[in-house]
Amino acid sequence: MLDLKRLSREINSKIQEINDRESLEVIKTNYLGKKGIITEAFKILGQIDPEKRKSFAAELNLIKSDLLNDINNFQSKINFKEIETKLKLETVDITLPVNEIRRGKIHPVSQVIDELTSIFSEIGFSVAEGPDIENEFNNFTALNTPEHHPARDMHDTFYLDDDKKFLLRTHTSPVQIRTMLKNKPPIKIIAPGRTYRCDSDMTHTPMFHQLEGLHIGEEVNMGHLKGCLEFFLKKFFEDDNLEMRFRPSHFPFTEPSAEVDISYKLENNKIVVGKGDKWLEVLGCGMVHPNVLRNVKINPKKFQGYAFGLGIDRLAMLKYGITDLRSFFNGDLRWSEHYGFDANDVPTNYRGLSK
Ligand code: 2NM
Repeated sequence: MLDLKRLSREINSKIQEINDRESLEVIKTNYLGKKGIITEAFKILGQIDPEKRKSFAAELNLIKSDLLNDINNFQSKINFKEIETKLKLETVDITLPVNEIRRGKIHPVSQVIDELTSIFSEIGFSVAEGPDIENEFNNFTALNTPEHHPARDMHDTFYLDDDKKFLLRTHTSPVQIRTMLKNKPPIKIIAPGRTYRCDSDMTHTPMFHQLEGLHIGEEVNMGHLKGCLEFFLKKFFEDDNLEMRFRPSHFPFTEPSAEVDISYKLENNKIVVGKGDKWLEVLGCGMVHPNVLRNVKINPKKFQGYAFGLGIDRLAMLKYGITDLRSFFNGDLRWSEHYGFDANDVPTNYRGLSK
């Protein structure tokens, strides 16, 4: 007859040796498999002396359930160990740059906005933003452009209602109006963003990007305006000898007003900015009209300031040699691949804007 005490000891010592899934399977087969020792023992219960059979069976059952219990415990231990090693092996360092990031490109407009923000932040400007949908007060009336003023028609405005109260902003100046209504001077902000005019041909898209600047303080004058724009243009075109000129102009919201040209020449039919015998208009500017200040409850006797506005898309074309404005907004991936910027090349003042 099978010596159950010996069997129990034998199983206990074998169990100590389990260290992986295979050794566990071996024990399972040897004792509980179809021809396993415990399975066979159950088969011969009938041959045992009836007096001894009961206690024998009880003990055999106990050994079997202990073994099953041990097997289960080891099984979960092994499962846990396997998950742990898997986790260690498959660790991903999320602080490393992913290869995928190089597939997407930063649009030249986004790149130029980052460059402009970087440049103007160096001389104390903060970025202000506002909604694309505006009311006629913020977009026109407050800017010294009353009803029936020709500038309203000239802007080819997209109106959103029959009363012409709501519209898509035709410039980012309403952001300046909102800022002046909300904050007291000194104010020194730039407002980059989307603007809209009902105009579409070779050189105009119904949606385009503008950046406007505003600096209001007690002693701000035209000299500050000139210095600010000279600093900006030289930085942006990365040319310390860039030639520029101020030309008298007219805007309803500034007095006096001026337009700024930079010199350029044509080389192989391509525009080269900085020097040359031709002039290229790049922005409009002026001293904020006293009426505008009064409209936003700023006392023009105490505070003055300058403002300027420029087209971001055209600046991007000039700087990066892109000839077709309409290609900016077609969503052609080959265009993005060619003219787009690497996501890791963030423009900074200290490292260089576009190199
Ligand atoms: C330009 C040219 C000149 C301008 C004026 C203002 C405000 F809100 F202060 F009145 N914002 N922007 C301005 C001045 C814009 O764009 C060609």
